[in-house]
Amino acid sequence: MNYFKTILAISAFTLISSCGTHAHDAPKAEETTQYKDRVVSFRNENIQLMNPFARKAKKGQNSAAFVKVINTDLKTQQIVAATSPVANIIELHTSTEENGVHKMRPVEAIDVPAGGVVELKSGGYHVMLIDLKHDLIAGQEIPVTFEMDNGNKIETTYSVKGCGCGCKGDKKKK
Ligand SMILES: [Cu+2]
Repeated sequence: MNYFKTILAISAFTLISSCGTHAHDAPKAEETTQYKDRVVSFRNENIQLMNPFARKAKKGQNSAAFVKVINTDLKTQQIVAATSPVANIIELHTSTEENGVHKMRPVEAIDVPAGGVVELKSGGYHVMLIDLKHDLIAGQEIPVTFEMDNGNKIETTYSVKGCGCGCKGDKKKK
């Protein structure tokens, strides 16, 4: 089964890299597991997502979603928005540290460089899930959709994780 999925993903990748054009079908998520990494490819999209996860949190609180985004295209692509049914407000954020103080601010877009990678991670870019509609419990899977600058939407499931995401505050709260 895994083997079959791998073949599917490889052929999708070959198709994308050989023609380089964007078809307008809704992208379909296809998954492979390479070693311990969960890789999600999308038919007709030159984007792959690796190890998507969100942090556990209670209803009414905030959470953040993280993922490694791989651009297999020859030009920069941008994530211009994110959506998910689990939160009332969703923003793209970046984190900075100024004089030892952690700050987050919304950004208009996240660039994914041509042939490159951008990692949404603790202390960097992330999807901010604000005012959760229900608890996010470790082990759950939640849908998160990215809107790209070409107008396409790519949706996949994010695993909810508890501690151990390398997030600040994890150690204290444990
Ligand atoms: Cu944030």
